[in-house]
Amino acid sequence: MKALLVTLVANTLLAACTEAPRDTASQSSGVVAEAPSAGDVRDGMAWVPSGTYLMGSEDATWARPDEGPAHIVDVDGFWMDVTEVTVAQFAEFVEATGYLTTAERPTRWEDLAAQLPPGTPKPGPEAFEPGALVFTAPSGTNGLSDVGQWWNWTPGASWRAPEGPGSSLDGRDDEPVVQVSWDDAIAYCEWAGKRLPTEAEWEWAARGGLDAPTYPWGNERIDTGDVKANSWQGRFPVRNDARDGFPGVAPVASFAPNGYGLHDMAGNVWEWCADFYRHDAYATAARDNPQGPATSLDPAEPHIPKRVQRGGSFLCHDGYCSGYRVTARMKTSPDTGLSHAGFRCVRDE
Ligand SMILES: [Ca+2]
Ligand SMILES: [Ca+2]
Ligand SMILES: [Cu+2]
Repeated sequence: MKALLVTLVANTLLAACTEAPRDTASQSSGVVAEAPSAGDVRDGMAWVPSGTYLMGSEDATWARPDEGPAHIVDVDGFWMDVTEVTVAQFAEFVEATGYLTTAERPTRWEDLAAQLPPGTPKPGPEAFEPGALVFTAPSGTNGLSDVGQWWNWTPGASWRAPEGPGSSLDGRDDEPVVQVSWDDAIAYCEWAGKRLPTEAEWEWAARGGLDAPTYPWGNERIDTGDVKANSWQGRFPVRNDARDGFPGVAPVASFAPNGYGLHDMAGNVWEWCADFYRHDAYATAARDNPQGPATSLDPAEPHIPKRVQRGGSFLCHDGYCSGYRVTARMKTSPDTGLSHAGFRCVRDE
């Protein structure tokens, strides 16, 4: 997060829901012994069957360059949490282990400097305090390329105080935990006997058994027909109409699941995947259960190694980023906490 902060100050950051605008504008509870079928649910996890699909997109209307080339991928079946990991679940983990999240720890200058372009001046003391990035709607914007207009480095922000000092978790047990870094997500998954999904698994699961849908629910535009997911309606980032009922994070499973029984695969909070992010990862991706590239490269911030996030958030807007498309990719440094990002876990058997 600290590297993000510094680059934020330098106005070069492209963080979640902060991409430059595009040019164009209830689960069943099956009792499962063996050989699960698609959508069976056990211990809060749904079975996602094995399959072969065309991962990524080269759609001229929608896709960004990092979503191509589309390529054939084989994925084995796996269990996936039907919801994003909740505040209550994460609290249980912290209580059991005493785990301290990235956002709750101070940063050392040596660690920060390693992620910054050589010669970057040492930032002020607040950059080293425990904290995270909090979204605050600005009253106006000067263009949309400077994401520092709505992302604010907030000392004291953490999963316990997602919007910073003064915010709390009262009544929010069923919301997805946010302000968790990739490292925090890995620690939780290990404790739970699970793991993070690969990017290929995440995209396959998001499709919910549909044939190459644009969204987890199909192809209908997000603001057409029934409310489909927690996203942003209005004018990002200054006017939030919340026609979906939630100006911010929603309790998990507030919206209908996809075909595999998975809730909020579109919107609510971004979800960490296991993979390193590379903009060109698909050009050399393996076909058989790809695990992602061996190294990270985001040309916009080449010094910062990043991991993949998927699914979009309550900040994603149809006319801005539409991060809730099943093929849309996001990249974030693994030590970053954000108020619109969480995760869910998977398990092989
Ligand atoms: Ca919303
Ligand atoms: Ca989500
Ligand atoms: Cu977005």
